[in-house]
Amino acid sequence: MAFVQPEAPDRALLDSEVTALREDGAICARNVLSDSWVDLVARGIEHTQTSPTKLGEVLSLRDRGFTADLFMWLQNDYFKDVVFGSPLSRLAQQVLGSPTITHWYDQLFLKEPGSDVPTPWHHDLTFWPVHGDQIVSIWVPVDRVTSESSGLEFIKGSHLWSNRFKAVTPDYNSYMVNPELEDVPDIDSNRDAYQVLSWDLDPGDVLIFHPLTVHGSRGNSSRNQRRRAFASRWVGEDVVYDPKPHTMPLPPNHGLEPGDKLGGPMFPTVLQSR
Ligand SMILES: O=C(O)CCC(=O)C(=O)O
Repeated sequence: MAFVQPEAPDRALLDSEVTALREDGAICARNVLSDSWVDLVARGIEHTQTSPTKLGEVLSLRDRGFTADLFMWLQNDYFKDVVFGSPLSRLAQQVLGSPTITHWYDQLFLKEPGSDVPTPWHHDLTFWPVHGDQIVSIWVPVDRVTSESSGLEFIKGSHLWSNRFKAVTPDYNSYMVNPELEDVPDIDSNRDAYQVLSWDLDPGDVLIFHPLTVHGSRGNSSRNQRRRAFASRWVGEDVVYDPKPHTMPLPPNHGLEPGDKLGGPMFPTVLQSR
């Protein structure tokens, strides 16, 4: 499909939701995606499972029911349609308030029933090779998600903390761990000290969160409920390429020089103006 303009969401975000995102660092926006978009994402996920990227093959822990992948849209037409045609860029524009909205990357987090793979508590910005304020992630489930089936959890207000934490990935790979940063606190042993936000979700609902909000999820302890979800990440016009040690490698030939605004064929600007 070739999209001229991204579709509008089923409903715009309320001002109160945009304010809550600013204050709490994460919100659940209900009923924003139509069944047809959810279906397209589900087909994209199915395609990723059978034809993963090279990175996906390395990141997935298939024997433990966990499939991960990144930059799927570069080789998966379903996700390409999601980038250029779905309402996700419009939701990003509403919360970022930037005239231009550029796609950063997409990332799959699929946990099959019984998967014991948690997503350790972490925040994202410290291991991204970018700099700027206008960045947001939208987490899109295509299954009903409950805390039993690995619902994503957030520490309310943690995007406002001054702490910058080391990366922790589900495969505990150390290539992005910056020794100069501090460890994420042991939240699970001390949950009462934090305000944890989480929501049961239905397909069509999304979670929207700030890149410094501490978040994580448990394994999927449901016996029969898959947990297929992907994160769609977007930036506004103040975000530049800032390659630093211990940050996520980008696909080769992205063409960006340090200080360049995110853009070009690998980071398409999907919305030019409001
Ligand atoms: O789905 C998950 O368990 C983790 C999601 C996540 O860490 C992210 O979207 O940044």
